[in-house]
Amino acid sequence: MLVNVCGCKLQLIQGDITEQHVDAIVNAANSQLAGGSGVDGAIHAAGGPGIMNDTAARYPEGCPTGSAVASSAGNLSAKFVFHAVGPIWRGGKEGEPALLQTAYRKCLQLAVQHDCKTIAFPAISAGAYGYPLDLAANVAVKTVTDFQKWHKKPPEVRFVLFTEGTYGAFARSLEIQMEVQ
Ligand code: AR6
Repeated sequence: MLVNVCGCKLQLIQGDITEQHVDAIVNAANSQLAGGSGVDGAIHAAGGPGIMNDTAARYPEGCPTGSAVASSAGNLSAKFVFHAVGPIWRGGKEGEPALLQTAYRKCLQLAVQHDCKTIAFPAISAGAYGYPLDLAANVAVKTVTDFQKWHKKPPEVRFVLFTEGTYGAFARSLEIQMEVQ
């Protein structure tokens, strides 16, 4: 699914984010930047140890929840990996929506700052961190479309969704948000 947001592209695809050829690949990391399972494990496995060496040297204190930091991309076909730390879902009353929004927004700001034309996001927090999928999709899609409308950048944002269910949730969310414009 591909839509135009104020002259920028927003695309949803089902696939593996480590196979994307983009300027920046976003990782769903933890605040220690310690690596883990899910997309984090896949990115470090495909990208090689250079990514962990770089993050450990540059961010020894990790990254707070709701933010993101940039590293090199090792063997991945990208210039950068942005390590975004989404919130752990604790019922929705602990500021989770705002933290998820700022995690996405920080990545978009890093993309602009590093002059990235293309950036690929996974569904941050929607796996091990337990954020309900439909709610996570709404925050993700709204944050990206609002940013593209306001800044007219990045020129291409791709959500790379690993499963059919995740893709479906993002597609529904995008359809609804394009209608209410
Ligand atoms: N490409 C794209 N998406 C993927 C891939 C992939 N190769 N692999 C999994 N996903 P998760 P979180 C999807 O758990 O919820 C880690 O241990 C997956 O289907 O990776 O933010 C970290 O170290 C799901 O939709 O991230 C943290 O400790 C989405 O990626 C913690 O998990 C996010 O699931 C972060 O949890």
